[in-house]
Amino acid sequence: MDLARARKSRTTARHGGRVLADALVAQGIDHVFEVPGESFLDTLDGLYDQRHKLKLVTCRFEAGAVNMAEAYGKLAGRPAAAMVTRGPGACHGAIGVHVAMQDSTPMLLFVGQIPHEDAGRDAFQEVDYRRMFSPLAKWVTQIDHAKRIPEIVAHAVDVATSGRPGPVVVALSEEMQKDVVEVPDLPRVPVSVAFPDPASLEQLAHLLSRSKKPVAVLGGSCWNAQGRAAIRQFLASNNVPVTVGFRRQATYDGTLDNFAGDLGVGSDPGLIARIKEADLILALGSRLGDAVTQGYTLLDMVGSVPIVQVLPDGAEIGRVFRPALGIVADLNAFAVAAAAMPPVKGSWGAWTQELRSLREAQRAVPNYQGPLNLAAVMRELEGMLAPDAIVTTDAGNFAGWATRFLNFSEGQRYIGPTNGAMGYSVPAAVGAKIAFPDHMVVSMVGDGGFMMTGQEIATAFHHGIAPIVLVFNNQMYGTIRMHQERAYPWRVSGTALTNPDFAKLIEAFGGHGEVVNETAAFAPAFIRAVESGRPAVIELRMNPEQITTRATIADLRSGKAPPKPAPKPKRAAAAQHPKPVRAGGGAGKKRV
Ligand SMILES: Cc1ncc(C[n+]2csc(CCOP(=O)(O)OP(=O)(O)O)c2C)c(N)n1
Ligand SMILES: [Mg+2]
Repeated sequence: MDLARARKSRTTARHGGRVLADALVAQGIDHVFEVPGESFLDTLDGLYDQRHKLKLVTCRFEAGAVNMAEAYGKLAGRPAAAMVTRGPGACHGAIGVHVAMQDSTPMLLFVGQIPHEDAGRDAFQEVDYRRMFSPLAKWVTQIDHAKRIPEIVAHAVDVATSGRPGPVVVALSEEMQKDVVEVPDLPRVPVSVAFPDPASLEQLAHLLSRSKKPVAVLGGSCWNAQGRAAIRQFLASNNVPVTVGFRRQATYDGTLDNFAGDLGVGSDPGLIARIKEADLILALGSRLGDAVTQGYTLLDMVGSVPIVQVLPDGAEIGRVFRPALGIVADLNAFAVAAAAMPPVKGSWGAWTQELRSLREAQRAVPNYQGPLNLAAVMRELEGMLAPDAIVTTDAGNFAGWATRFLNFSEGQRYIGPTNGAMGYSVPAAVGAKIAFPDHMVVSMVGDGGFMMTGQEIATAFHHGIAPIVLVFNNQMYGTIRMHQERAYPWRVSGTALTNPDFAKLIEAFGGHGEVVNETAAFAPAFIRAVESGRPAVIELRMNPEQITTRATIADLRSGKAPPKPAPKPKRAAAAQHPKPVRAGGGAGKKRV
């Protein structure tokens, strides 16, 4: 809504729930993901009136709803809203607020609140949300007067989207939603983004010209297509080797000759060693956080190696590692400005080539034991992902297969929880497919993560959309088993799982199920899943012994004697699986 229309808009009497729904539309919110509660009936009623402008997505679990809103924010670069009920709903939804905070994702979470007159009595489902969410969210507030709704919603959107984007939690006092008021809607304020100043760009070019071993670390949220193209133009024309931060894999086109791989959990030790040799770090959108810097060990804090750090929020620049140059700028604006600079005539061609060959060597498919080689599966998948595919991931060791072996191209997206939240991938895929139905959407998730929020696949059926879920089944919380074998070899405690037949599970919903036991069965199974047009689950029955892309359980135990008395022999992995269903051959590999 523009200012002129807002001034003219008649302020008819509306209940608070309707004022809120209108305020969301006025602020450009077009998706609300919710699990209902009696605490916001009036708002649901208001949303009914706005149903043609605002898609209301009814979910099965608040963690699913909030993660869907978070995924929307990551993909669209502007916030969606989640709505949950008081107390229990807010507790379930809290995980998505943590994801949005650590991932710098714009998002709004509305929480129904108890009647004001009962506040402080430990009333039914009462929680003080300012206290509960203050360390999790960028801003927490409560609306107690219906007349303040347009103002507070507008400010909430501004806070969520400005500087370092993040989640804003807004509690809705119950009676204010019922109050009938006359209040005008407020327009969105067009705010120009921060461009880098020319002197900083010159200094950046100067630092680059003096460097012999530069490395870019790409990260951050809210990159748009123009920004991605521009950052590619800047980095490719300068032939700077590019790494991507943890779960920011598709921020750079992996097929390009200067892509050097990912910095995060389970990264190539060879790459990490080379980064320590670099003489200039271009941290473009990266906060140089815990996972990227290998637990803050990759760089030194006094800045012996010069860092140029570009972030949209000055308070985040140099938070841990002191940079030689900090640039406060919107990432897309920075990229456009940097792309316009004449390339620096650098002498680091051999260095870039060296890092690229490391990446290539990492991507070569090893001869893993067992009939299902997941490295080969990732390479098959790469050839079948649509050019604009959206891939979502969960937390877990399985994600290492994609980061090591799968290259994304510039039109593709890859989103995951940088805070390591399990249960993200399936809801994120459902939210992504609802918001962007024309894109192929593929979720990757472990057997542990799938059983946390996989039920959100019901939301996909409810909304008639068809994401494809790849379940990496190793019958365990594999990541923790890996840590366990390192710290307490041979003593498996609390990390084994018993699973359902995932293909049958999706069939019970009316979807398409596949079980893949061997490499050659994957491509035809994937094609059948796409062509089914229904939500699909492809279960990848892994060799549980291959605990990471680089190590087996035996490797982790090597040199460490089994405790005495010797443990009972481990039950054979296959015995825990139902009889494998042979995926039929037929369809050849094709891009779908
Ligand atoms: C919500 C949540 N609970 C627990 C953890 C701790 N955790 C990290 S990875 C992991 C195991 C994941 O298991 P699975 O999804 O099967 O993937 P795998 O590691 O086996 O590939 C656990 C329990 C977490 N990160 N998030
Ligand atoms: Mg697992």
